[in-house]
Amino acid sequence: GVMCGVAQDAGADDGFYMRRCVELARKAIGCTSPNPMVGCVIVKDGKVVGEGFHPKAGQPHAEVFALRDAGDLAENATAYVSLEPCNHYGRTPPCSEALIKAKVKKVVVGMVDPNPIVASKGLDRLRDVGIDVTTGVEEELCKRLNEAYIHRMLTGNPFVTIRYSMSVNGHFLDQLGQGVAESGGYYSQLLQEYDAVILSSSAIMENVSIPASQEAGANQPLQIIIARDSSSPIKIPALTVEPTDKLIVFADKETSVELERAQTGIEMVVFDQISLSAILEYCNSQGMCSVLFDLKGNVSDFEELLQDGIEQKLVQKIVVEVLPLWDENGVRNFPVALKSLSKRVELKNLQPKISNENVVLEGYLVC
Ligand code: AOF
Ligand code: ZN
Repeated sequence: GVMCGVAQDAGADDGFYMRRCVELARKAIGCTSPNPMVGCVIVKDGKVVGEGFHPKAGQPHAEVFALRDAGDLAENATAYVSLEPCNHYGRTPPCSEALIKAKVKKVVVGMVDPNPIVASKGLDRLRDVGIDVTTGVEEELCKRLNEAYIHRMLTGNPFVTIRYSMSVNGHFLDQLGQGVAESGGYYSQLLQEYDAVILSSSAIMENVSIPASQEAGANQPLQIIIARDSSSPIKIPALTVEPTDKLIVFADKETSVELERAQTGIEMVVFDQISLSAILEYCNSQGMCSVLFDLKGNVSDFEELLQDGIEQKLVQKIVVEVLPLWDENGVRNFPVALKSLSKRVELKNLQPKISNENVVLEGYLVC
């Protein structure tokens, strides 16, 4: 490749260690909200002497775990961190001070922390005491890792993704394609990334299954069911949710909701009027960084909500799975929300993937 014959310089491995930081950070995927995912590696004389990641809000930060792992070897070492070390007392003390106390020589950072109470203060503090500081290593990768956290920090709203499946002839498929829910498939991985997965009550009444965690130890997002605009009562069937899984029904005050069987772990939140902004306000207040609208079953009660949400630029990402089939029969129309927008919506940073036999496209809405 292009690196052949290039003399090795001091920073040549920076990308390599930063990618390792991101890999470590991902061990806590879906578990850190409202905090970001962060990984840290301590390197001395070309060897990794300590590694750590932030497991959960309230627990120590990545740097603290990595420094503990390195022990005395942290002295004169280089610390790689996927996010700028914090410089404030939050639930935990400042990482800048921990790095200074451990006498690291150099700190290499993936991206500046958009949190206004950090925002370069951590870098400034390290530079002030004479530590060599570099930023912006594998910056795109680090930003993608925490796209939801960054979005929430900058806008005050959780990051919103819409997911659906379609056939090659462009028909909306109201059930998940076969095979996609397999363990390790893109769908179960996608679920893990989100703090909540949102389904429509009509889908639930049609017995569209609620996604359950596919892998042991994987994050199970909170499940939210939207019940709105219905003159007849919405019956929520006895669901096969694990006792540990939390389920919330968001209902507008005009709609009556009947739980078919009393279940523990079900909560009701009543809104004057359900809109995407009202939903996001609630989710934000609960410390959620991201929500996934899962378009399965009859999604007609979602359509207006999502259409308004897209027009108001409250939706950030679309994930479409294209199944290798030509399907004319029995499919519903494409969700209206995604076809009756007043103007064209373009996707950027498109990422195609192959999962089993299906093609998955992820793209970001241009704001
Ligand atoms: C770091 N390393 O691993 C993480 C950081 O309440 P606290 O003490 O957990 O602080 C939360 C804030 O700290 C969070 O909003 C973000 O700005 C930063 N997260 N910083 O140096 C870490 N998770
Ligand atoms: Zn910290």
